[in-house]
Amino acid sequence: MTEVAAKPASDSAPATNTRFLPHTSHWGFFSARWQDGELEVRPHSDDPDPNRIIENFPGALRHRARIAQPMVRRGWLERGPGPDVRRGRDEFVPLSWNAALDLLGAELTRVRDRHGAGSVFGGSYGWSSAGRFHHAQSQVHRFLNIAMGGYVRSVNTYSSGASSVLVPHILGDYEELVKRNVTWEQIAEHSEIVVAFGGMALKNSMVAGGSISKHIERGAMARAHARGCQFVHVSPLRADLPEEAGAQWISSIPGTDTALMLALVHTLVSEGLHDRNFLDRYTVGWSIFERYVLGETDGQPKNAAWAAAITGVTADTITALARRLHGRRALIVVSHSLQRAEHGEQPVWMGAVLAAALGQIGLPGGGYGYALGAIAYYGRRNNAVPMPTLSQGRNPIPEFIPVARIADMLLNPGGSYRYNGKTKTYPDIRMVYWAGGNPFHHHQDINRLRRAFAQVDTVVVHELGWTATARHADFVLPATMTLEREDIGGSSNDPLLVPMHPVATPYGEARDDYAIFADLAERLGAREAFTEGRTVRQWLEHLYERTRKALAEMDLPAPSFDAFWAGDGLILPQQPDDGGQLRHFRDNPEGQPLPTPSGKIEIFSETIASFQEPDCPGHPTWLTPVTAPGPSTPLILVANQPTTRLHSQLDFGGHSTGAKHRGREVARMHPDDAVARGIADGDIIRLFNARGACLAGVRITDNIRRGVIQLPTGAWYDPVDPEEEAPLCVHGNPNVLTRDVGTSALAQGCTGQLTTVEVERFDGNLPPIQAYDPPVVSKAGESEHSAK
Ligand SMILES: Nc1nc2c(c(=O)[nH]1)N[C@H]1C(S)=C(S)[C@@H](COP(=O)(O)OP(=O)(O)OC[C@H]3O[C@@H](n4cnc5c(=O)[nH]c(N)nc54)[C@H](O)[C@@H]3O)O[C@H]1N2
Ligand SMILES: Nc1nc2c(c(=O)[nH]1)N[C@H]1C(S)=C(S)[C@@H](COP(=O)(O)OP(=O)(O)OC[C@H]3O[C@@H](n4cnc5c(=O)[nH]c(N)nc54)[C@H](O)[C@@H]3O)O[C@H]1N2
Ligand SMILES: [Mo]
Repeated sequence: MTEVAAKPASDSAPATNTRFLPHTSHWGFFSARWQDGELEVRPHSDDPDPNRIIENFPGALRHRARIAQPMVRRGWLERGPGPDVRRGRDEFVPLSWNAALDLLGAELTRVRDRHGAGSVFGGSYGWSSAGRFHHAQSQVHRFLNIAMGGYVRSVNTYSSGASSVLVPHILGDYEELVKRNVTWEQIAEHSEIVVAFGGMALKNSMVAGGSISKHIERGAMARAHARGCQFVHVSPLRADLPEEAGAQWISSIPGTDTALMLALVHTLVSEGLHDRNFLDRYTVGWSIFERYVLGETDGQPKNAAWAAAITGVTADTITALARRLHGRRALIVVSHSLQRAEHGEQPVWMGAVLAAALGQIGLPGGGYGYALGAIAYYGRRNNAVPMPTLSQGRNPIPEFIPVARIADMLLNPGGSYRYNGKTKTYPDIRMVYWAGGNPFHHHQDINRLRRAFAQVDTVVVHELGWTATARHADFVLPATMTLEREDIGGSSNDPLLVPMHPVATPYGEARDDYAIFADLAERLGAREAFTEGRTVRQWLEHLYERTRKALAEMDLPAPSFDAFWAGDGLILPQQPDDGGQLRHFRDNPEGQPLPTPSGKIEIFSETIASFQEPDCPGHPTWLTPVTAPGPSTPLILVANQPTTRLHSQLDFGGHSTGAKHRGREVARMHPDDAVARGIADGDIIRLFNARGACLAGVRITDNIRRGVIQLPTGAWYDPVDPEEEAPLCVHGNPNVLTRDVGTSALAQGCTGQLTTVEVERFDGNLPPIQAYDPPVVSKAGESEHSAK
């Protein structure tokens, strides 16, 4: 047994630092110092526009919401594995690491031997933390592959569930489209008009998986604006585009962008302003689509007057915009948010068709910038050398689910569903294993998710804090934060590779996910295979070597690991800003066809049409919304990304809690909607619908469209009475309200962005926030079990 490999690397963290040490996060590169129990963070001096989310670290490091020791749910300890509605309502019993890992090792063995690896759901979706080695999702996948013989995985993401399935049918490679396309450099230099459906909010583009050394988006928009580029911003929230863009704000009804874009194309066609040469040469299916737009197939021309009634945007505004788009270097941007909704495939497809009708696809600063501005890794150059990357091993289990179908899977083992042209069957899951994600943050209809989690034999969660997911687990294993361990930070489109130094000692008995998995692998007879005999430091050197070798092969400075580790970060070479597959296709359509069935942009897709899904026909189509405002739920809720944190991460940190009102998350609503309900700025409100209810503070503002209320995601689920079926969340988690349905039978993506609600002033006694308090710990169990 190689004892060293199991020891947390963070043992090397000094109890106190006098020097600021480099570190990084999904929201930016920074440096940190821990002195006399106080953490100080400093943004990178070269970052023109640092993200204040780093300010969540100081208050979070030693917060009571951290998990101090391994815990097992009392009911599981007393009755063993099995379905249990007490999950999320039960007490916990603290165990020693040895006792907890012995018990879990035996349970993993039982599940593997009796039900097989295909009964373990190890998708473990989630952002976890920056760091190429300790990345929790990679660690858990590697562990399950090597020690358990695989797991049922999830495919696609909550981010782009609809677009990532649609795009290969109509435009080619999805990663190419988002990561090698129109850049901020091109916008600053070339674009003449940018229409951003869903905006390009700086709060969003200031985040990227892995690391960011420079936040460039604000500056790029300011430069483009100063050069005379016009920005048009279609969104229910004014804040979705920064002031620096000097944009025209068109506040449309959420969920109606497809109708608006159809009317823009209708105007172009009726005025002869569409680019016929481009459509002929580079696309297929225009003529079928054109008949639909003109109303020849269904009797309804998709003209501006038609769209005005659907979108809440005047017909004049629509026709004027279509005319402005013609003859200019025009860029159409569609945010991820538009497709995180029912029929989310349609606006993504329609955005591409609008850009094609303008003839702009493939031009510098023009065409289609899908998801640009949603995250900092879009609109940038890609690194020219490979990043240090941990191998996850091979998963022999073929079963998977589209990621957002988790509750369906747990509630309907053996049930069937449609996905990307196929009929599939849900596997029978006995164990759920999660490290680095928070489904009780990210999934829709949390009350339904609780019922789903009650179905399985055993739930295991590694967490750094007492999230609602940890509270719904049987085994809760405390993980270190990045600040408590060493790693290499970086992202494939940020040039700075960062030595991440441990700044503080681990909280309580917290251990690195790697150390936990190494010890568990030991109990499954797979320690050596999992660790390959390496310590953490040896792994970092091993992963770094790939990048160093590539640098050396390019005859570039290729510092040794020790030199890299002693420095402040290594600047990596980047690829040219060449527009990627769309530019290559435009320049040479025969020689470099798109990887679609026709080799062209598919305005009509034979493949998709052949699937015969009523909720995703063969060309972009306006489909009547399933969830529309009605008498009992007249307001549209926009449940978007939060400004003061990443998702639910470090919700207990100072920057996040500082933006709350009386401890609750803050909703925004229009003065007319507030007055009609007797609601004043600063009140506490109750948002509710048939699925659930939550409290929130409220800000009244005319920077939001009338009829829309916005409540960001990420406030930790805090049920006032967990014994109830659909308890009130007193903290403001909008996912108690959202609907758990797929975007369509094509992609089955997440639809969490939009739902409908009613709102009232909350005049009752205000329940306290308990989301960050550790759950009830049963002292009685402690002596009984830690003796094991
Ligand atoms: N209603 C609605 N819902 C949404 C969305 C929406 O627009 N509307 N957006 C969706 C989107 S786009 C996404 S990507 C998802 C995001 O959903 P998630 O990625 O699940 O959200 P996070 O809060 O980032 O969860 C990461 C968890 O990992 C933990 N963690 C961090 N570092 C470590 C580590 O080193 N080890 C371990 N073991 N744990 C660690 C954190 O404490 C945190 O609880 O949410 C989705 N949900
Ligand atoms: N600060 C911060 N930044 C983040 C994240 C975070 O949690 N915090 N998460 C990151 C992740 S994982 C992702 S995937 C991206 C997500 O990127 P997005 O999904 O694009 O981000 P959202 O903030 O959810 O939505 C952007 C805006 O779209 C608008 N919108 C919603 N519905 C509609 C509609 O139907 N039509 C129109 N025109 N507009 C609409 C809303 O006003 C909303 O503010 O953000 C990333 N950036
Ligand atoms: Mo996402």
